[in-house]
Amino acid sequence: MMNGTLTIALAKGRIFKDALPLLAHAGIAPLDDPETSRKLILDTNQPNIKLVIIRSSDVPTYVEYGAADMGVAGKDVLMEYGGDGLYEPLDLKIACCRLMLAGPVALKATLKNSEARMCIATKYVATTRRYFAAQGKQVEIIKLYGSMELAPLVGLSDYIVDVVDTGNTLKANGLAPLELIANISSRLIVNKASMKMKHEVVHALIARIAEAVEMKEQKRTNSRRPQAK
Ligand code: PRT
Ligand code: MG
Repeated sequence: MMNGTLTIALAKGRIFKDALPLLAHAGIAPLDDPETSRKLILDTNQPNIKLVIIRSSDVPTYVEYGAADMGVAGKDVLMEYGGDGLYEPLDLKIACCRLMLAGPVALKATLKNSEARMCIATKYVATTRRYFAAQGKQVEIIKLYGSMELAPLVGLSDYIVDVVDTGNTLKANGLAPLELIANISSRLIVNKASMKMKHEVVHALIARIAEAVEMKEQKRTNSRRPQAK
């Protein structure tokens, strides 16, 4: 959090791609493409605004500790990160998906009345434990870092908890979505000290980005409405 500079942390890939037009509406355009550049700090057309490109699960850490003033992170990542060390002023409504319990199609029927302790592979350990604890269920959780869909296929677990978009990855692996845990979208997060110390620039930026989100939503609902004759 260099003084006079505003740093925004985000991951490359779908979040970066979807965040670009929102940043553009706020007058911010990166000077490099993170998909081709090896730079981890990207300059923008605004000399005092920088983007830092990091793993999506590291974004809350950078922002909480003030290494970045702001960031963009999936609600799945924020739920798992936990705590109250961050402000979350805006739902950006990008990179939308669902956090789901999934498993072999054959286990669908037995899910509700099974007495056996469920074994679940996931990278969302805290979120999964919290979700089942709220139902009074103790579950066995196996921590993985990716490719959760493989676990039930090789007998590592019965179920997985993962984010699902089209469901094609589940389907391709003989799995089915079983329970919705949470609807997910990406959020703008802000460091608590930056919110105070850089109040003016941070508030202006939030307002511009909020406007871009609103305009995009309006366009979407208008295009869904049938044409008037
Ligand atoms: O790569 P890294 O381990 O750092 O983290 P990551 O893979 O979570 O990061 P990234 O950049 O891929 O995702 C960032 C955020 O995008 C996530 O935190 C979610 O909030 C959101 N998001 C939206 C998704 C998806 N859609 C999604 N489909 N994240 C992951 N997926 C995966 C899904 O788990 C499946 O394996 O993409 C695969 C394809 O999905 P289907 O259902 O369309 O087949
Ligand atoms: Mg990824």
